[in-house]
Amino acid sequence: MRLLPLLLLASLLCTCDRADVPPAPAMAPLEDLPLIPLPVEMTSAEGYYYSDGDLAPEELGDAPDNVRELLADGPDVRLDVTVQEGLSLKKGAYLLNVTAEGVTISAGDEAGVLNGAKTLKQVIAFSPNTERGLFLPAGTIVDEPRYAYRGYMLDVARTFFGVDTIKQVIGRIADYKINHLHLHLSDDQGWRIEIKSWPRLTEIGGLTEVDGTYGGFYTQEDYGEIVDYAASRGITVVPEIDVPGHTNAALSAYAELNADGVAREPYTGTDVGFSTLDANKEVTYRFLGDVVREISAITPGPYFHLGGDESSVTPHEDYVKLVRRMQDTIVAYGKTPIGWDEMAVAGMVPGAVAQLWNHTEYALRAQKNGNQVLMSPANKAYLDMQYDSLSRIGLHWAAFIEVDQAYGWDPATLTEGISDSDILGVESPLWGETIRNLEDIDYLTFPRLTAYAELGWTPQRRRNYADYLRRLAPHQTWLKSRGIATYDTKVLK
Ligand code: TNX
Repeated sequence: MRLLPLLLLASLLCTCDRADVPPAPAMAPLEDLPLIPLPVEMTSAEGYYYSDGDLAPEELGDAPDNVRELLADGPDVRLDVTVQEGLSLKKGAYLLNVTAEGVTISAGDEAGVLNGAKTLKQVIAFSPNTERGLFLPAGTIVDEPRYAYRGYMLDVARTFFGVDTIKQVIGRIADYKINHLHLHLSDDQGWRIEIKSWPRLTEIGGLTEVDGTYGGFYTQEDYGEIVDYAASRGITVVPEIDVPGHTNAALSAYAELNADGVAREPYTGTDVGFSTLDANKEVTYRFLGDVVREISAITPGPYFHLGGDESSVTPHEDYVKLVRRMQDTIVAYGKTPIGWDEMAVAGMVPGAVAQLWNHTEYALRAQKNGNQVLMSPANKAYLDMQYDSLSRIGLHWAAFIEVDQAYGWDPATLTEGISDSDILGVESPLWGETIRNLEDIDYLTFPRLTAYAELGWTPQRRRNYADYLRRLAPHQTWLKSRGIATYDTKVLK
């Protein structure tokens, strides 16, 4: 009679004691882990969490499937997740707590949960994982993003990449809390997204790419698969249809889109600025209306990118007319227009976003008009720029961009007159003229993307180049261990 409660108490104590927990190996405190992007606040605590790496289902905690998927490559940890909607936190903020009992993530929204899981993935990757099991240092991380939009652009028009490659890229960039994938879906060299009401766009415009090799395109189902996969990793897809220039592929597919009614020859070179839609033909607007309607219907995210760059052969008044109507069309289909900075020349609708790439004066025009700016200065943030003159691929018209150059700027002070309240975020574009496969993508993307990810996430006061390099070195090892062809930057030698 007396024994029963005692026994119960003893068994309770046993689970609390966790007699099966081995002593920890020498390990860094939580706040010294090399996390990128660096969180806002990291506090170490006594003790550690131990897992033998292979937990029974009832020991896994209550993390949802997409969070488990993010962590699937690593050893099992007990993870409990709480979402408290309506918390007055920034979107994407989270709290991560490691104790002897396991890991908890609390957030105000799903984006925050995923960000917490991405941090946990790095905590696991950089903690001791011995033959006895995994040891995670105890402590707390309180974190939120500096900017709402942390983007990566891939040009699939100059060189086409299939769904599987895109999924691999999504997995890589998601680890660094990039939350927008901008797909440059049309250009002179190719049209990459099926438009059911204009089938020749892909039947003809989808055939080519730079160098004259076969291109390819996404069916709407393929695109949906990309959108869903990205969403499961916390990434919103931003489709771009570049107009009125960069349109030779469309102009080769449909003769009536040309001012002279004659279809253009397909183009597989790398010049820019020679093609234009005709702003004075009604068929142009019927075409754009159909394209925006079909793509918007399969795009859950809020943005639609209209390009607008390098329209050198479009008369000014035509440019203004077409880019205005394109914005109205995008708004009519429920989306928010984004355009390259030249777009400001046409005037911008309320809420539209100007992407600064090469003309600060245009970005300033947008800012004065009350529009937000997305920061992608070519000489700092273009992933297709070579690291130095020895880089095996890449261009250098804007700059050579080594890792120190990639890291060493602040979006809020880059352009006099544009400060944090005007800035939607940071995006690093990878143009496709010189890339042919995933290895090429990796080489130009990593490690520089880790710098841009930190620029977009970590408060400026927490950013420090020497500390970033300390953290970058283990990331290079981690990337390589997973077969990611990151560039061996000389800043670490
Ligand atoms: C400029 S950036 C372009 C692209 C090229 C890129 C190459 C921009 C808006 N237009 O058409 O691919 O340079 O770096």
